[in-house]
Amino acid sequence: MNESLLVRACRGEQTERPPVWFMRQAGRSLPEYRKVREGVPMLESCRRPEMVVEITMQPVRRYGVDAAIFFSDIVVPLRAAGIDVEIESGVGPVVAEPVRGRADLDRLPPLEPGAVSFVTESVRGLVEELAGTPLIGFAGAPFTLASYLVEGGPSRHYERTKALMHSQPDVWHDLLGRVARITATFLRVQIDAGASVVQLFDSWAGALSKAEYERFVLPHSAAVLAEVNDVPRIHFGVGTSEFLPLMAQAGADVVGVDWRIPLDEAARRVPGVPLQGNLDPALLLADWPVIEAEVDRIVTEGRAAEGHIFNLGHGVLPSTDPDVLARVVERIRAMAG
Ligand code: 1CP
Repeated sequence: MNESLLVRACRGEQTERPPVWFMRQAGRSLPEYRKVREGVPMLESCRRPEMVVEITMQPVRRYGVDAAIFFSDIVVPLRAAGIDVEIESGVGPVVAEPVRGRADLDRLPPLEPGAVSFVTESVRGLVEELAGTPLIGFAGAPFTLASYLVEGGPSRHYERTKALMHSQPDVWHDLLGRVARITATFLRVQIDAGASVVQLFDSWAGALSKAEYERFVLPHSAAVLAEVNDVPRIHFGVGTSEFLPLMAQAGADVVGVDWRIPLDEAARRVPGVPLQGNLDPALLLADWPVIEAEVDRIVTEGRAAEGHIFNLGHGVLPSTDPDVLARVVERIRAMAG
């Protein structure tokens, strides 16, 4: 298992071709997913090991990707810790009582590993079913999770989050410290059950300045990553090109890159660090010759990095044609030489 293409690339090896998987490869772009999920609320589906195994396996079977990503959501550990959060269809996570001040912090107790025993069961089942294909465990990074807790749901400008971090920094650091402990526990449970690699999603960190990231976020993401240093750690954000070195410095073995800069430029910004990325998910809706040229360009530019994992620059969009993803995988697998 340690010799999988994915783990070798995470260690910085130049592999014969890049391993390939896609963020959000399971889920709404797949008809077989929509069928299985019919009538079952999102967070309920995450609590049913049989369903989690089936949904996680769907893209592995369909595409022959080099890794599976555990089917769950970043708010699952918050809910398991007792926070009133739901995933509303067509909206995303919605928090009933947002965190706005010190008095709200008591609603964020630690996560007891026993409260996510369904995760242990799902991961164990998956590792068996995957028969050697590595499983990526994941969690939301403290900032991205805190943005939902403070705003109460998806946000465009993160204005309450930024106001809180600047106006009440002690409350902010207390909040992020609590979320970081929940996140670390959630990742630990996945690793102990057999996940080979973990990815920390800081999807919305790109809303911050470099200075804000360094002061208000980095120490908490670093605390999470330090607790899971027994497996390769991928650290991903969108719009974070200006502070890739800080994301590496937080303790990542691999840094995820969105589509805004080419991988050779990213490699110059974080020398010696393996990279993951970075096809623009929107381009999967373009004509095939466009996509093919992009795939080839990314693989070529990825050779500038010390290890490259092919992925998108963010998650698969729901309107993506699964056959196009299959062709991308086919093209990369054909590069094995
Ligand atoms: O009913 C449904 O199908 C709801 C849609 C859905 C799905 C399929 C949500 C709601 N979450 C998920 C699963 C999920 N979430 C996965 C597993 C799928 C896979 O990769 O194979 C993963 C990795 C996540 C992680 C996640 N959730 C992130 C980080 C990754 C990213 O895309 O940036 C974030 C930010 C979320 C929050 C979330 N959950 C769901 C939605 C629609 C959102 C985003 C809302 C927003 O825009 O703020």
